Amino acid sequence: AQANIGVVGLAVMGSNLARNLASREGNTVAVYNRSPQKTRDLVAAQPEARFVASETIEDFAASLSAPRTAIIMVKAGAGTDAVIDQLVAVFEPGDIIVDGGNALFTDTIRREKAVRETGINFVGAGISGGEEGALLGPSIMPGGSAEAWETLGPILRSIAAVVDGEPCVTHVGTDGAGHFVKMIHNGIEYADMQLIAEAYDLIRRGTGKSPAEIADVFTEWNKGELESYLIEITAEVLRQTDMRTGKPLVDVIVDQAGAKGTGAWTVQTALDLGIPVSGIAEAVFARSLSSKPAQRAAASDLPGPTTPWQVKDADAFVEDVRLALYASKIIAYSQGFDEIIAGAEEYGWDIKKGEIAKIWRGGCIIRAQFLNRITEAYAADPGLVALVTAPYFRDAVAAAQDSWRRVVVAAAQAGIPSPAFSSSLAYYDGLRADRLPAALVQGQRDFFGAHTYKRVDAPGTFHTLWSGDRSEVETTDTH
Ligand code: NBP
Repeated sequence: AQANIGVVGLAVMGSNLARNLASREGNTVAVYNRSPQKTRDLVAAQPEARFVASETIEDFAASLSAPRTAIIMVKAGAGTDAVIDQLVAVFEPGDIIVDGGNALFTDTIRREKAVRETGINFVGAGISGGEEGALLGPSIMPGGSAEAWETLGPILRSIAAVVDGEPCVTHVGTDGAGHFVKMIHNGIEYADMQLIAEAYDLIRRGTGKSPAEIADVFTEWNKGELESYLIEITAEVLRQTDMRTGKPLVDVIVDQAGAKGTGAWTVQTALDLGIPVSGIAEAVFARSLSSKPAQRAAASDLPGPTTPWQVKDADAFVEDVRLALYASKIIAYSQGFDEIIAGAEEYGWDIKKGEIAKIWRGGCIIRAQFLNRITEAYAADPGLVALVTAPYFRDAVAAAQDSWRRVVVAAAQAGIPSPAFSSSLAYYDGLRADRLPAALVQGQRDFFGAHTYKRVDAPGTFHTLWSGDRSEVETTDTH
């Protein structure tokens, strides 16, 4: 046994992760892939790297020193289950199996339970940052037992992205906690991307600026509170000229956005937990709407606004959009952290919210300076019930809200879809409302279903005899 860590699955992510591991002092990396050619290619491409290649799972296990630790990087789903079964057959109690793929957290909970019964540790670890992150330093969100974390922690710390001297990895919680938090990361990523896309669209249609000019706007924004990887790459994409036509690349890309499903998982889970992640949901739905060409073609001649839209002061409008983007982004993160809090409560995880914001500062797609503010907010008040109510964010939204409202009004009047901007504003107004029309909804529910209601001026549960004399009765019945 010569290797201290192994990787199973050597497609893009796995081979880059293996290279990253091998490049760190003290690591020797066992590598194995179902089809041996990928293993041979990896070793041939870097003969000097400290790899120990195997062509059978038995040899792979034998090449690892105890406790054997293997990271699985295969296609999430049946592939993961197949590899876990193979590893369980050749590993021993105390060994550690890590699933670094994009597993659904409920699958991870199930797998952890099954593997634990064999005495082997199972760790579901969210790994963010795509190919480049895997190679140069990802953000890593591991779940699993404290015992497994003891062995795994130093190895993962050695390969993670580093921000301000701190590796972007922390033990998130037991069983599925890591994959849960990775899922929320992806949901927030959807919202962030949609908000930036709406900002671009509004500026372009409102001011007539070219994509290259808007790239300059984003580059400028990237120097301030919106500084982030996504703003930075947005500028790069907008500045790109198509080689074939000489047009801006963004104008020759088909406007139908794809998705691999993690955003939808975030929303499905939020629905189950009863958490209104409306910004994330609108971002997922916006991609779905874009990818319905038949419906869009059929609806393309539906009437829009009759009066043309004109922005009078382009600079002022751009600044309004910047502030609307910032306020909406705060809401998206506030909603994402709400879901983390609810998930932690439902599944019994002790998740340190401030630590999560910290490990998202590097190596992942939503990396941004902004995350420091979230860490600070939870450090000041670990029991914070809604991120947007923390002093820093409260002030930021207060400073942005006039702009935010003007942008949402302008978008509605101009007939420009801004689902993430407008739903975030509606959420904000809903949250801060003194009274909500939910009172009327309770009245309706009581009318047709005798679902009862509570009164503002007395304890207890009540029902109005709607089909009788309409007097009120107190009831212990809660439908
Ligand atoms: P893929 O998701 O394309 O999976 C290909 C790998 O899975 C190959 O090594 C393949 O082996 C192996 N595999 C399959 Br498919 N079925 C298998 C089975 N039944 N038994 C054993 N091995 C099997 O690879 P990837 O794009 O490198 O992603 C790996 C994981 O990382 C995924 O879970 C993905 O969601 C996650 N992830 C990807 C990214 C990204 O940017 N791509 C980012 C973050 C996370 P073979 O060579 O023998 O066919």
